[in-house]
Amino acid sequence: SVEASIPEPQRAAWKKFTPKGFTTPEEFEKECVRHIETTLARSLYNCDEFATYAGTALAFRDRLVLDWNKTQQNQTFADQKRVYYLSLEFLMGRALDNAMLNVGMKDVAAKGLSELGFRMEDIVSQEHDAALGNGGLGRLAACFLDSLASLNYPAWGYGLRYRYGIFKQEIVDGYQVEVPDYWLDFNPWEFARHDITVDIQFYGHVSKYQDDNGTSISVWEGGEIVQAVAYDVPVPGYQTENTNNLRLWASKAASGEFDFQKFNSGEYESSVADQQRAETISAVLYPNDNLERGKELRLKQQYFWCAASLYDIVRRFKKTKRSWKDFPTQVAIQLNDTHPTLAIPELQRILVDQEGLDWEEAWSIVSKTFGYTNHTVLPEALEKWSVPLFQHLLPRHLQIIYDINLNFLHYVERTFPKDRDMLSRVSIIEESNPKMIRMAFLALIGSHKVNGVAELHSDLIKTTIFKDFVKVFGPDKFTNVTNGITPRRWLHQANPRLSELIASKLGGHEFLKDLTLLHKLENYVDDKEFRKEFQEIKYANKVRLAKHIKEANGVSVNPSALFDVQVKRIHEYKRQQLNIFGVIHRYLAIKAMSPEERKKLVPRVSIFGGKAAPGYWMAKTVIHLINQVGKVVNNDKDVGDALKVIFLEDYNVSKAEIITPASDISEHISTAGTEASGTSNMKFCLNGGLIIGTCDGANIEITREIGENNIFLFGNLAEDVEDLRHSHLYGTYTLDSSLQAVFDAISDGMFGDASHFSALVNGIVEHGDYYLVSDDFASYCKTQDLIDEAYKNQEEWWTKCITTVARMGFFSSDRCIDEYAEMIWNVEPLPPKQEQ
Ligand code: B1H
Ligand code: IMP
Repeated sequence: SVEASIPEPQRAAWKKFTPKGFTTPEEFEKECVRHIETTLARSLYNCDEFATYAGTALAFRDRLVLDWNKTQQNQTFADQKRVYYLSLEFLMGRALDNAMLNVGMKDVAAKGLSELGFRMEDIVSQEHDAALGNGGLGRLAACFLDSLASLNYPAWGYGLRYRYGIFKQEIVDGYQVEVPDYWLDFNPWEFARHDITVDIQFYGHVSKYQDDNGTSISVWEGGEIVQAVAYDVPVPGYQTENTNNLRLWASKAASGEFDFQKFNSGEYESSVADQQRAETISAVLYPNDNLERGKELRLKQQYFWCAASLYDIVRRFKKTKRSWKDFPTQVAIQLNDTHPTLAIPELQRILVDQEGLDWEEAWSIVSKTFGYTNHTVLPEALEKWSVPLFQHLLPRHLQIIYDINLNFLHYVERTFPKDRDMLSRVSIIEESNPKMIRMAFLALIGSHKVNGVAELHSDLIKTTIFKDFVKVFGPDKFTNVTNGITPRRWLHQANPRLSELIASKLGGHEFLKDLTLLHKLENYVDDKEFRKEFQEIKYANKVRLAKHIKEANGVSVNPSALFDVQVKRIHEYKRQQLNIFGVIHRYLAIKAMSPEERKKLVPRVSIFGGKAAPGYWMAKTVIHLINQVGKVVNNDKDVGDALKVIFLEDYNVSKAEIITPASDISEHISTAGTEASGTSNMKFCLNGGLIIGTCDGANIEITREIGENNIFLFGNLAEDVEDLRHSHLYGTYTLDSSLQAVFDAISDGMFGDASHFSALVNGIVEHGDYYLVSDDFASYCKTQDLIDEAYKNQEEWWTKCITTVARMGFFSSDRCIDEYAEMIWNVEPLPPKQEQ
C-alpha cells in the first residue's frame, strides 16, 4: 500500500546489513565496548560505572530499536484497530533492567559485564529514573504500557517530554526542600524525531466565512504558533518481539532557533526570550497529585499535547485511505483522567473545520472514539477551566464546547422535560463567576465509556459526581476496570529471589505472564522448606532496606523488627497524620512501661516516604512532624529497638523497588471513599507483606481475593462519612482520650515548637476533622495492637503472607488491559510476524 523508501532492487543490500543484535556475552561485550569507545568517546582509562551503564543501555537500545522497527511495520501493514493511551504522566522509572528482562538477555549481559569487571547491580543503579509523573496515576500508565506491549496489543502512549520531571525531595532540618529533576543529560532511551513536528496554534480569534456552497465555516486565525517535536521511547514487551512506542512531545519555537529578524536588529534578548517561552510549555511537570490549580501554562500543556497527538493519529489514519466513518473502528483513544479532554473538541474541530464533515457526522465519530477513565472524586482534583482564560487561549475550542453543550442540553431537555434543575446540574458550563468549564462532564459526554478504577470507586462516581448522567445515558455507559500492576517490574525485578522461589515451585516463570497461576502456591503454604525460604527472602529484603536506611538516614534499624511502611504522596486524605499520631501514641505507651514490659514488645520500625506538593502547606507540616518525632524517638535510650521512626527522602519508583519487598505491614489508610483505588497496596501484597487498611479503593477487592483473615481492616465505611462530617460540624463530639494525649504531647513541645503543628491539630479539634482522623483513631490503634499480637504468632503470620501472595493473581495489569481491550476498545492483539 504505502511505498517504502528503498526501491526493490536495493533492498537485498539493505536487508543483508540490517543488524541482528547480540546473543552471546562476547557479542554483548563487543557492542558495549564499541558504544563506550565510539558513541561516548571514552576509553579503557576513563570508563567508570556510569559509562558502563551507558554502553550497556545503548547495546540494549540497539536491540529494542530493531524490534521496534519490525513491530511498527507489522502494525502499519496489519491495518487493524490501534489503541492510543493519552496521559500527562508516565512514571516509568528505570528502563535498563526492564529492557534486559523483556528481551531475555540479562544473564548474557551479566556475564559480559563481569568479564569487563563490573557487577550488574552497580550498573543498573547508575540509571536516573524517568520520573514524568506524580504518583499512582502516572505509574498506572507505565504499568499499562508494559502490559499492552507484553500482550501484543498495537498501542501507543502519548505524553509530554518534560525537561524536569517530579522534583527531587531533600529533607533539610526536617523540612522538605524541592530540587529540580533535570534528567535529560543522558537519556539513551529516547529518539528525537526532528523530522516529525506539528505546528500548534494558541490565542488568536475566529472568523466566519461562506464557502462556495454558501455554508458558513469557522476559521481560527492569528495568535502564535509553537512547534511540537516528537521523541519516541521504545516500550518492549515481556518475552515478545512486540515493541510499542511511547511518543512524547517537546515544545520548540516555531520559527527555528530564534527570530533572526530581531536578532539582527539587536534585540537578541527578546528573540531568545520568545524561544524560551515556547520551550516553557514542556519544561516542567506540575507537581500536584490529586489537585488542580487552573494555571494557564497547564492548559497550554494540555492543548499542545492533545493537538500534536491528534494530528499524528489523524495523519496515520489518513494513510490508510479509509473513509472517516471507519475512524472509530480503527482508532481507540483512552483518556487518562480529564487532563487530555481537549482531545475531544480538537478532533471535532479537525473533522468539521479542516475535513469539512458536518457537525453530526463528526460528533458521531468523536463520541465513538474516546473512552474516559476517572481516577478521583475529590472535589479539589476535578478539573475546571475558567471561560475567560479558555476564550483567550483557545477561542475556537470554546465555541465548539458551547455547541457540544447546547446539543447535549437540548437532548436532556427533551428527555427530562419536568426536571428544570437537571439542565444546570449537567451543563458542561458551570454558571459561576467567572463561568467554568467542567472537564469531567465534557470527557463523559464525548466518550462512549466511562470507567472508575476499583469497584467501590466505580460505584461512587455513579452515585455522586455523575449521578445525573446515569439517568441521561443509562448505566451501561459506566463500567469498572479495577487497577493492576505489572508483575514483571513489581515482582520479578523488585524481588528476584521471591520470583525464583515461586518459579521453582510452579515449574518456571509462566506466572509472570499469567499471574493467576500463583494460586498453585497454596499447595506450599504448609511446606516447611518453602516457608523457610520465603521467610529468609523477606529477611534479606529487610536487611537490604536497613542498609539503605543506615546510609541515607544514619539510623541503625533491626531487620528482625516489624517493618511498618507508608510510602505514597503526602496528602491529608491518605492520612499520614493518622499514622504519625499512632506512632506518638505508641511512643507514649512505651515511655509509660517498665523495662521488663518493653522487652516483651514486638520491635517496630515505622517507615514513611513521599513527596508533598510544593504549595501544600499542611502536607509539608506532616513531613516535618514525622521527622521531629523520629528525632526524639530514635534518640531516646528508654525506647531502643522497640520503636524507630524513619522518613526516607525522595521516594520514587526505584526506591519503591527496594522498599516494597521489605515490608511486613504497609498502610493504606485513606478516609473511606477518598482513595479511588491505590496500587501500592497490590505491590506490597504481591511481595508477601500484609496490609492495614480502610475499606476503601482496591483494599476491598484485595480483601475479597485474599480473605479477611489475611488483612487488617479498620475504620468507618464510605457510606457513613457524610454523616460523621456533619456531626463534627453540628453535633457534640468528644475527642478520644488517647488522641487527646497525643495532642497534649505535641502542644507540650515534646516534638519541638508546638506552634509548627497547631494547624494540623486544629484542623481536627476545631475545624471539623474533614478526614475523620479522630473517628478512626481508636480502631486504628486497636488494629495496630492486633498486628503486634499476630506478629508474635510467627507460624500464623507467615501462613497469612504466603496465602496473600498466592491469591493476588487478579491484580495484574495484564488483566486490566484485557478488560479495557474487550469492554472499551474492542481491539485484538497482533502477534509479531514470524521471520521468513
Ligand atoms: C489519582 C490523580 C491525579 N487520581 C490530578 N487522581 C493530578 C489528579 O496533576 N494533577 O492535576 C494528578 C493526579 N491521581 C490516583 O490514580 C488515585 O488517587 C489513586 O487512588 C489511583 O490508584 C491512581 C490510579 O488510578
Ligand atoms: P507512522 O505510523 O507513520 O507514525 O509510522 C510509525 C512507524 O511505523 C514508522 O517509523 C515505521 O517503522 C512504521 N511504518 C510506517 N509506515 C510504514 C509503511 O508504509 N511500511 C512499513 N512500515 C511503516
